[in-house]
Amino acid sequence: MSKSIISCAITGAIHTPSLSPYLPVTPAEIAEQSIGAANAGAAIIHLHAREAGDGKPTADPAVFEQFLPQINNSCDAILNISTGVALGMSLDERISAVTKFQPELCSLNMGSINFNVSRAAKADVNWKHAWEKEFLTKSEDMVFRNTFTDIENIIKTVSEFGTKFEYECYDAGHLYNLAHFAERGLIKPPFFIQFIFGVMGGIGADVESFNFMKQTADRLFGNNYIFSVLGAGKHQFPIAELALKAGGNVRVGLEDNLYLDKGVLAKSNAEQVEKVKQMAIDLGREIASADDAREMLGLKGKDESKIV
Ligand code: KMH
Ligand code: ZN
Repeated sequence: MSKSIISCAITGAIHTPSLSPYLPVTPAEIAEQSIGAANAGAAIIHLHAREAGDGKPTADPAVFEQFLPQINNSCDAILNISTGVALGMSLDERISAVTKFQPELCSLNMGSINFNVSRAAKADVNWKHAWEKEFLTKSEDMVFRNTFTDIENIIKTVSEFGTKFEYECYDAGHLYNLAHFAERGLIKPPFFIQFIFGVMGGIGADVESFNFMKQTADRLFGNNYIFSVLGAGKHQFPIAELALKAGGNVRVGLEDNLYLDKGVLAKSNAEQVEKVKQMAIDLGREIASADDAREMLGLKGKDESKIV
């Protein structure tokens, strides 16, 4: 089996600050936890940005500027900037940081879906900021828009500067959408596909769904793809185990799960990386370094980004 790439998604735009005191919010916190996750064994660091004051998701490159160089200069990890950014953002906003920093990797969401995180609004917490509860509740009535035109626009913009993609596939249809762009020659293998399980609006997080996604990708892409998995919330580690056993790669991080165990909040992203790394080792898998991952995914290299 090939080495296992661990990705870590540091803060995202799903959880809000009141849900966990450990969710990194300020540029300093995002930088510190990213470096910690890389030191713990993550080859890829997936990044969103937040307003320092109230933790609201932002697409502003000026905020990314406050943490990207520090992470880049302090570790060797591959930096992967989100183009999903947050529910309700325009496409121009969503590609602004990637366009400015031209990282080795960015996310590309392969279809429009419902993305309902409103259950979190019912959490028994003291809400610190006015926007949080409304943001979570509103997701029940929103579409995470990623039309074919949107996807094509991101591909064409980003491919100009050699950034490659983590293809976010929340359901089997998204694999067919990816195959469509591959057939048109707009994207080139190896395709780094993130199978996403357990988002309300996407495929479920069960063994049958995992097998179905993998079998479908095998049929559509043969040897031209590398898969990773991401399970939302409590599904994070069980889905990671399935993928590791099947020779795949894993993504963890507080973006998608705030916990380390049932009822135990993760105190940092690094704790989740350590846990999944140990799981991989126990299953006989070797961990990919950042340079291993660069080679496996055919990335342009750290020096080719505009993060300085
Ligand atoms: N949080 C994941 C389920 C993106 O940033 O473009 C999806 C994600 C999307 O990370
Ligand atoms: Zn993300």
